[in-house]
Amino acid sequence: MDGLNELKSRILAAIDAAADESTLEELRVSAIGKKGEVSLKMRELGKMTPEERQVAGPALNALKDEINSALVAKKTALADAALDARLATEWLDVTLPGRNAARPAGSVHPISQVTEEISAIFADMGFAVAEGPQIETDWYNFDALNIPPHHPARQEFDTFYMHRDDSEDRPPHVLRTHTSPVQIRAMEKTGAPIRVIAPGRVYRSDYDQTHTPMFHQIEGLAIGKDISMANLKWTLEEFCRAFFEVDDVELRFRASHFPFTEPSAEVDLRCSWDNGQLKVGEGDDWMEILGSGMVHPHVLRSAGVDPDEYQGFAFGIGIDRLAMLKYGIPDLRAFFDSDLRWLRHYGFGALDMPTLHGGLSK
Ligand code: 2NM
Repeated sequence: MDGLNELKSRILAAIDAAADESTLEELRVSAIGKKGEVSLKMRELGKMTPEERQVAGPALNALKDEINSALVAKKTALADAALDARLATEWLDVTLPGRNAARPAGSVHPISQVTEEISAIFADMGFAVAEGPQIETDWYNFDALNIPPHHPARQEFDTFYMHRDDSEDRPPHVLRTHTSPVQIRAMEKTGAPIRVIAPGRVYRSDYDQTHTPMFHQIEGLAIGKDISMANLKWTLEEFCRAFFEVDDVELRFRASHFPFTEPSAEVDLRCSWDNGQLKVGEGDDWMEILGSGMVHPHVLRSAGVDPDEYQGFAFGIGIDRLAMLKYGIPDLRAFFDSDLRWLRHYGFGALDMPTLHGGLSK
């Protein structure tokens, strides 16, 4: 066929020179579209002799394929070049400081910080963290913990009772007065043996220099076949060593009474006060830091654990006072005032994470 080579090199050169996609589309239509140059030549095949057609047919088909491939290749090349151009102009320096570099960073509340520190220490000793509702039934908050109906802790005076319609045939719910109900729920759920701590908010109707109606507790529970008070003492000593970052801690157990433990002990820590600053492990003072004991058989049975098979210890620590002691914070009530100046002063950086041995990984 005459002029096929000329046609081919002209079209391929035009494709190669195309500067954008719309030019490519125009070239496609004018070359291999319905009325394109190659298509018109294909129509001429009908007028040829079979011998001519045998040569021209495949040549035209090959040309059409070649043009198609050239179009696709050029289209890809144009798209790549466009992307390269965008990447060259639209790049972002992700290392630049934010536009509002002066935006003030928040801080971690001392109670959150100390809760994390304590949880990390007990986690290191194999205690899981358990959580539960802050509005509890009086079964979980009182009965299951061997607190009888007329115990002083149940009085309106100490406990926040939720509203209840007269039509509701049940005792009123309460704001939990300790996190022990979480321990009961944990024992019901996983049974014995078990090792959990339950940190969280608790509520008692009390307000003065050293009491707020909402405060924070962390309770621990370890139940097994032969867990004893010796295990309790070591666990608490180890906790104090890690929390106060002092090797020589000395604890003193004083006989006490709680409805949910028997025997019960209050635990004092040897310390001294030097210009209002606490020193742990030395001196002649003793500071009460927590309550503890061996879980009462009634409590185990209430939680579905057989007291003839299992026994163990429990303890309760006030988080707020420990935070005040460790970080020298003078007034409990300021904890809950949400005063930004106070939070900035006593708060912690988000990355001051507790370490497993207590303290900060600064
Ligand atoms: C304390 C003192 C002594 C305690 C008891 C329990 C439970 F649920 F296992 F029975 N949890 N925590 C407990 C024991 C709490 O706080 C001063």
